[in-house]
Amino acid sequence: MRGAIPSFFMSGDTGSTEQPKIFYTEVPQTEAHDTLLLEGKVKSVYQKADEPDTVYLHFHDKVTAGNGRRIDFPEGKGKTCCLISALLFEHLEHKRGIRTHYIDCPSLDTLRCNKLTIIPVEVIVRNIAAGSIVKNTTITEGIKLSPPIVEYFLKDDEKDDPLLTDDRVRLMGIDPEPLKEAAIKVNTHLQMLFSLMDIDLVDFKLEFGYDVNENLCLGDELSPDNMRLWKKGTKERFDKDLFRKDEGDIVEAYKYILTQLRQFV
Ligand code: AIR
Ligand code: ASP
Repeated sequence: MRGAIPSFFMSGDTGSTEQPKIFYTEVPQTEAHDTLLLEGKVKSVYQKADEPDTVYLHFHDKVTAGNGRRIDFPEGKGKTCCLISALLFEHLEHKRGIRTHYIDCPSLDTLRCNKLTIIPVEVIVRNIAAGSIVKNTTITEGIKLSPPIVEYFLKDDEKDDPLLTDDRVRLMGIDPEPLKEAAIKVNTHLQMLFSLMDIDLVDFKLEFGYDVNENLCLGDELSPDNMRLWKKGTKERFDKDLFRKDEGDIVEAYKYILTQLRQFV
């Protein structure tokens, strides 16, 4: 059952800064991590034999860039991304009524999620120009994109995730409209939330899939690995570009985002 939390405790109890300000269920890792379904670049997806419709997303202390060409193993990164994702999914699902794959957070580095058939399209929303749109067009970094734009990229590392057109998405047998509609909704809610933290949500990547009942759900993770976050009105980064550009400690930056989020979700 979506959102069911059979037993829980408030994380703040231990006083540790790594604890989430959310409820989470205790699931012994050895029990949860039965079969490895997928090994991603920074996450692994596991399944338990007796839970065919559920997956466990395990976040590693690992960061990659350039499609895995650069790699590092920063301590605490997995837990930080996991907890930020948990807080954002909880916010979107329970407070904003957006259907996501998130069920709960059984341990600090693991999300329990509904199993999805993933749509092989990465959906990008941009509020401010940065990254590939600056690299590949005449658009200047920092320009406000209002209304926000939505782009689609093929989810295929071997092909280096090329930019798609709406027509190409349709020819792939995928209707881009529901993806766009859902992505814009997510953008509205996340933008409002980050704005409370004095952060500009520059852009982000979403992945969608269908659950066993054929519902379109938001999947994957929601963390500074997949979004650009700038201190409001500046270009001070709190996201993976720090690693991509070798400009600073991503774990420090991600922990700052986590601490801020705890105050507002
Ligand atoms: N993204 C895209 N592919 C992988 C990731 N993580 C995210 C980036 C950025 C947004 O999508 O982190 O927030 C747009 O990326 P780009 O490179 O197209 O500018
Ligand atoms: N997601 C890709 C990687 O992890 C590209 C990037 O984020 O820079 O290598």
